[in-house]
Amino acid sequence: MQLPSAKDTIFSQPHEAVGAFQFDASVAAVFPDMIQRSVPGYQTILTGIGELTKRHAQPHTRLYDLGCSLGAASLTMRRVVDQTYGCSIVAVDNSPAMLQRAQEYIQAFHSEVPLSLHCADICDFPIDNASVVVINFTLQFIAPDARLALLKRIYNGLLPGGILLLSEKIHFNDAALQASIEHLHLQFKRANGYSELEISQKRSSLENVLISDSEAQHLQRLKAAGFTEAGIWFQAYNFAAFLAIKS
Ligand code: GEK
Repeated sequence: MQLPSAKDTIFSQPHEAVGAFQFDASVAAVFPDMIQRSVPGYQTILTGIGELTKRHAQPHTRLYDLGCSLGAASLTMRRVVDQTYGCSIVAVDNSPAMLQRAQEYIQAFHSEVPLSLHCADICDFPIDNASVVVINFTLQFIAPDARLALLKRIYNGLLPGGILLLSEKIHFNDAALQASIEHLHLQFKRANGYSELEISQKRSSLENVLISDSEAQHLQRLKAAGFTEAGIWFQAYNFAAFLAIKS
């Protein structure tokens, strides 16, 4: 689901002091353009979320989108589930600016499948009767020591056969590998029109806000949360999408 958007120029002018990145109204206004031009494979991941939801959604259950931003994954899931299935979509974000825009997008696309938006911290939002839980590029913004508890709550809220779809920016422990793959990501951003100034100011702004894990850390944490089956279903450079199944 590609959402219409204004162009992201947030870091195009020099900022005297680059503050910590915030999901405020200025980001919400350009977010579809920003994520599309910054995250390689974003659209493919949304398509995969649709396909995997079609395959794993169970009748009369909830499909969660945790850290929904403007609702791209929610809208994708809503489009693929048959309304006769009796599923409902629960989208959660703690940014009022994001949710305000999400509401506009959700109203613009008609569907009989119920979709509710919640302004809340995903770390303490109740998860229950779930067959699909999506966290698309949001765990990386949660305090590292709170991540396992969140995954455990997701595991407990999933029904047997339910799935977690987790997408994240990842890092590599080997320095040479990390440098080369990071280079590919920077080239992707340059090819999408971001200047050196925009790239470096955004990087400073995300420092200590977006804290990535390695593939091994993710797989270990998923296992510790209870998932016995987990693996990467898609990867583009340093952006990976994991599928974990509750058996
Ligand atoms: C997409 N999933 O387009 N509780 C709730 N929301 C949070 C929290 C929290 N503790 N921390 C951050 N957020 C989307 C993209 S963006 C990813 C997700 C990115 C929210 C935050 O407000 C923002 O909307 C979202 O997580 C992360 O598929 O910007 O790289």
